Amino acid sequence: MDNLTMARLLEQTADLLEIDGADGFRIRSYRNAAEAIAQTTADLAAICDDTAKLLEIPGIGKSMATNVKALVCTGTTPLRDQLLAKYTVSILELTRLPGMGPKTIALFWSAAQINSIDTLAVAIEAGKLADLPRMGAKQIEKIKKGIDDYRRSSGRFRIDQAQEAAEALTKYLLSFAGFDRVTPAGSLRRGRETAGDLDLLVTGPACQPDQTGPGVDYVAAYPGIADLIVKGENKVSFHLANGMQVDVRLLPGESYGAALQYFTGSKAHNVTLRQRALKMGYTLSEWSLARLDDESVVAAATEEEIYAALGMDWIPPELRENLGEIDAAVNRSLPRLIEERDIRGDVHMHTHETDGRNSIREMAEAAIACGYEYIAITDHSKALAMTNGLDEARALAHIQRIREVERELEGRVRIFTGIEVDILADGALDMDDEVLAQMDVVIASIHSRFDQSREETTARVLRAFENPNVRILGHPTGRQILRREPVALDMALILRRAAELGVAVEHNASPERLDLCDRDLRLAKELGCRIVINTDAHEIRTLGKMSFGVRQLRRAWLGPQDVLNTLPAAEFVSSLRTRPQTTA
Ligand code: DGT
Ligand code: CA
Ligand code: CA
Ligand code: ZN
Repeated sequence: MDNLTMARLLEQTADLLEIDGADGFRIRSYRNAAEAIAQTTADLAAICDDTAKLLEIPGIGKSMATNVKALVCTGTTPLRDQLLAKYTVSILELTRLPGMGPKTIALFWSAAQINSIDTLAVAIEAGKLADLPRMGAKQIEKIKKGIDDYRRSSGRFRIDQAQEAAEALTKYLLSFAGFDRVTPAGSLRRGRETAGDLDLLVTGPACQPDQTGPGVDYVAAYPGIADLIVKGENKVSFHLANGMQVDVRLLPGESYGAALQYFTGSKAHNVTLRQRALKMGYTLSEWSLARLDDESVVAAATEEEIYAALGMDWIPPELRENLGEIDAAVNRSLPRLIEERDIRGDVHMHTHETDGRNSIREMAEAAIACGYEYIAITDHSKALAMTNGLDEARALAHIQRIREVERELEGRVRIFTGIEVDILADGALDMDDEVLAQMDVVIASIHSRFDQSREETTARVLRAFENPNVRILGHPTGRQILRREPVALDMALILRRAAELGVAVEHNASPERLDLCDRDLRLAKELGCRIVINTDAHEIRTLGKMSFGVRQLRRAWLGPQDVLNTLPAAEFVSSLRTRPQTTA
C-alpha cells in the first residue's frame, strides 16, 4: 500500500468519525495523520515494522503508528471496518455532493437513516428532509441539483483521462516478461467521448487460465492502485486514485480475439452479433465462436477470424454500436473511415497574442512536426476580455505578423490568417466586416450567454450565418464534457442553413469538447454540411490531440471525403464559403 492510499483511507476514517459524532480531537488526529502521510517522503509500507521511524514523522503518534501497521498488513483498520459496518461505504459518496459535509450527513443519517446518494434522493422525493433544521426549500433544491449533476457526470471520465490511465498501466504491465500484449477494450476502444470504467485485456505466458498467478499478482502490485476491488483467477479490478475503476482480464492467447470482441462491446452490438451466430448454427462467447452441434471451435484467436467466420467484414470498434454496422459489414459496404494521417491541416488555434501559450512561429513549427501542410491562426476577439481578445487594430497587426512568419518559414507550411470571432448575444459579430473580410479563416463561436432559450440561441447563430464572412461555426454547442451542458439549439435547422450557405461546421477535437458530438456529425453529413476538424490548440502540446476528434468522426461514419481539411491547402480554401471579396 502506498502513502497516498493510506492517507485517503485515514481521511475517510476521519469523515466517518465525524458522521458518527466522535470528539473533535480524535477526528483531527486522523486528518493530521492523513496530511502528514500524504506529505512525507518516507515510504511507510517499507518502514512500518520500525515504530521508532514511524514516530519520527510529525503527526504520527503511538496509536496512529498502530493504524499504519494495520493498513499495510490488512488494507484496513479495525475502527474503519467497524464504522463501515454501521454506515456502509456508500455514505462516503455523499461527501462528493457540493456543500455536503460530515455534519449535514450526520443530520440526515440520524433523521432518516440516509447512507447513500440514492437513499438521499428517495428521502427528498418523500419530503422527509422538509422538517429538518436549516433545511429550507432553497437548500433542498440545491441538494437536488447537486444530485442531478453528480449523476450526470458521476463515475464517468473523459476519454483522454481513460486513455492516459490505459497508457500508464500498459507501460507497467509490459515491463513484465510474462505479459506480451495489452489491449484496451470497452468504451475506450470504441472511442466514446467518456468511459465509465477502463477495461484492459492482457495476454502472455503469465496468463494461463488454470494457474493462479503470477499474472494477477503482477497486476495487483500496480503502484497506481488506490483500492483493490477483487483479485480473482484471471481478473483484477481496482480503483485508481482519481476514482476510476479498472478491470484487467488475463487471457490465454488462443481466445484473445473472442475476448477482445466480447469486451469491446457495445452490449447492443454483441447481442445482434450473437443472434446472427445462432442463426448460422454457432454460439459466440468471450472464449470462442463454436459450433452449436459439436461445440468445436470455429474461431477464437483473432477478431478478424471471428467476423470472417460470421460471413462479414471486420468492423472498426468505433462503429460497434448496433447502428447499422452489422448489415453493412455483411453487405461488404462499410465506409472507409477517416484516419488521423488523412488530415492535412489544423485551422483553429490560438497564440500568446490572446490566451494561447506559444508564438505564431512556435505553433507553425509544431504543426510542421505534426506533418501538416497548412494551419490557420485564429485568436479570440475583444468581447472575450479575459483572453485579451483582439480589437480591430490589433487584429490587423496580427495578420501582418502571421504573413511575416509564413514568409520566414519559406514554404514549409502555409499559414492562413484568421480569427475566432465571438457571436455576441444578439447574433452580431465582435469585429468590423472590413477586417473580417481580410482574413482567410473566420470562425464564429459562442462563448457567453449559455442561458439563452433554444429559440434565442438558434436565431443568434442563424443571424451570425448571414454575415458572409463567417466560414466556419466553431464548437457549435459550447459543451464541455462532464462540465457544461450543450446550449439549447435547433441543430437540424442550424445544420440545414449551414449547408445552404456553405458555412462549414467544426468538430472541435479537444477532448474537453468533442463538439459537434458523433450523433450530430452524422446528421451534419446527412444534411450535406461541410465539416472541418480542429484542435483549438492553445499551446503546442495540444496540437497532438487531433486523434481524440478523429475517433468521433469515425464514430459518425465519416470518411476523408467528408472533411474539408483532408484537402490540400488551395483546395481547402476554395472549398470554404465563397465571399464577395476573398483575400486568399
Ligand atoms: P462504460 O464502461 O460504461 O464506458 O461502457 P463499456 O462499453 O466499456 O461497458 P462495460 O465496461 O460495462 O463492459 C465492457 C464490454 O463488455 C461491453 O461493452 C460489452 C461487454 N459486456 C459486459 N457485460 C456484458 C453483458 O452482460 N452482456 C454482453 N453481451 N456484453 C457485456
Ligand atoms: Ca468500460
Ligand atoms: Ca468494465
Ligand atoms: Zn472557442
